[in-house]
Amino acid sequence: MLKIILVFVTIIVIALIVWWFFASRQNTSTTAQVTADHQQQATITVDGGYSPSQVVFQQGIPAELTFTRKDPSSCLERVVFEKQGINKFLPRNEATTVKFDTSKAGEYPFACGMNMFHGQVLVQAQKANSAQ
Ligand SMILES: [Cu+2]
Repeated sequence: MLKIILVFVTIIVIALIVWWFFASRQNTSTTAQVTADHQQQATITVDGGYSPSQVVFQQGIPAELTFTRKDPSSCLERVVFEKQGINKFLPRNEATTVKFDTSKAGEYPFACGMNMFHGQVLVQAQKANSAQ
């Protein structure tokens, strides 16, 4: 009887681990909408990670990235963009907006203060510019 319970518990634990890796850690991507006044804005919710974990901006259009931290842990209280030298404190349950330089296309990774959780901003070259 004990063996059956043990096998059952083991299966549940394995299922939970698999779910944690594949379901909860799924990368999500959002393409920011360009507003009529030629601005881009995207919001990232910080709660056990970054959601969405990828934001796509168009090159050359002023962009703002808003972080709202719901996670109570100190782990996620800072967001760091190493390439741009951005290191911001995110007050809990408050929107914190970061101006994002989109003058150069490329991938801009960001992470929590301890470099444990990761996300990235993708600045896409405008189609008009990439055409020869
Ligand atoms: Cu951390």
